[in-house]
Amino acid sequence: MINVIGLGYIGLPTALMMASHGLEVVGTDYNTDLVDTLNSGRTTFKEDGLDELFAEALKAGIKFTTEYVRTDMYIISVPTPYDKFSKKVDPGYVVAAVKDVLKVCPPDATLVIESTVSPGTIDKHVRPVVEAWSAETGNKINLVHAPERIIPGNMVYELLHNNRTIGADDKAVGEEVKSRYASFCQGEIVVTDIRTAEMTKVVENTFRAVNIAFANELARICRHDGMDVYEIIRICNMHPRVNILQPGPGVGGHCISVDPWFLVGDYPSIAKVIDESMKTNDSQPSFVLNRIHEIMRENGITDYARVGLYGLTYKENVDDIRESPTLQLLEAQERHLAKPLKVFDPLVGKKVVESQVMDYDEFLKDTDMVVIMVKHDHIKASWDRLKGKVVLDCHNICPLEHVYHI
Ligand code: SAJ
Repeated sequence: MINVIGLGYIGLPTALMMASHGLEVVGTDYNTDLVDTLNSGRTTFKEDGLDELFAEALKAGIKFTTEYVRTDMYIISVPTPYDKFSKKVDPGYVVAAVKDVLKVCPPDATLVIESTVSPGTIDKHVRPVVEAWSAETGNKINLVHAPERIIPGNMVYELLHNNRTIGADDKAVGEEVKSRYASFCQGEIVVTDIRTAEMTKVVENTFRAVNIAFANELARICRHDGMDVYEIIRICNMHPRVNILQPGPGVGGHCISVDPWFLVGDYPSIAKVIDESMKTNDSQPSFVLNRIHEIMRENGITDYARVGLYGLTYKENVDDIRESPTLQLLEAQERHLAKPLKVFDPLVGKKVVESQVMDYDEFLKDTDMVVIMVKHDHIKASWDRLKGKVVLDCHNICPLEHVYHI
C-alpha cells in the first residue's frame, strides 16, 4: 500500500493515478476541509481529466484521511515555499511530514519525496532526522527523491506520458520505486542518486525561466526601438537550433517563478545569469504597468476605474493564482498608492482581491481599456466583446485591429 502525504496540485493527481492503476492508495492531508471535500466525492481544483480520474480512483478503492498510515511506501508531496528574503528553500513542511511518517512507519519502509527541493536539501534537512530515528530505533528507512514534472493544465496526460527521474541511495530501492511508478507512467524512468535528482528538477525549471526572461528582455529591446518582438521570435525560431519562448506579463505559478531562486539563494556568487533572469521576470508586471500608463495617456484615458485587467490566474485555463503576474502587478500598483485596477477572471469563482469583478458583462461595462493578462480560452471565444475598446494584449493573441502589445 502507498500512503501519499499532501493532497495538493501534485499529491492528489499522483495518488489518483496510482489508485486507478491497481495500486492500493491512502491519501493523507492535515487539512480536514480538503479531506472532507474529497470524501464527499468532489475534487479540490480544476484540471482537465481530473474528475474522471477521481471517479476511477474512487471505484478502485482510494481512501482519504488526515491520519498517517502504517505501510511500506510513502510519497511526500507537501509544499516547499522559499524565503523571499534569503531566496532559500524552506523545507519545514517536508521535514514535518517526514517526522510524522517516522512515528508510524515500519522498519525498511521507503520514503519518497516528490516535493521540489533545492540540491542538497535532503542530505541537509531530511537525512539527519532519519538518521536520528535510526539511531534511536535501530531500524532503517530508504530515502528516495522522485521529483514531479507535470504541467498544470495538462497534468493527467503528462503524468501518464512524461519521462521521470528517481533518485535513491540504493539502486535496488530506486528500481522498486520505479516499478510502482511504472504502473501508470509510460515514459522512461531514469534511476539516479538523490542529489542528481534534486538538481535536475530545479535545473529544468531554471532553463525555462531563463528562456522566458530572454524573451521578456527582447520584448523590452523591441519596444524601445519600435520592433515587432513576436515576428522576430517567430523568424528566429525557424532556425533549427533556436527555440525562444514567448514574452508575457510576468512569470507566475509555484515552479518557474520559485525554483530558480533556490540556486541563487545557495550559490549567490555563481548563479549570475539566473539571478538577472529572475529579476527580469519579476519586474515584468511593473513593465506592463508602465505600458498601461503610456497607453492610457496616448488614448486620453485618465480614470483608472475605466481600465480592467483580464485574468487573475498565473497562466491560461487553470484556476491557480499562486504568484500570478496580475497579483504582482496589483502589488506594484499599490506601492504607487494608486487605486487598484479592476480585475476579472472567469476561472476564479471566489473573490480574492478587493477590485475583482465577478461578472464579465459588469467588467466590460464602463471599461475603456482591457489588459489581457491571461490567455484563457474564454476570452478567445468572444473577441467581439472587446470591439471599440483600447486593448493591451500581453500575449499577442487578440485578432482585433489596433491592439497594443507589451
Ligand atoms: N510563460 C511565459 N512565456 C512562455 C511560457 C510561459 O511568460 O513562453 C509564463 C506563464 O504564463 C506562467 C509561467 O511562465 O506565468 C510558468 O508557466 P509554464 O506553463 O511555463 O510552467 P508551470 O509553472 O505551469 O510548470 C512548470 C513546468 N516546467 C517546465 O516546463 C520545465 C512543469 O513541467 C513542472 O512540473 C512545473 O513547472 C513544476 O511543478 O515544477
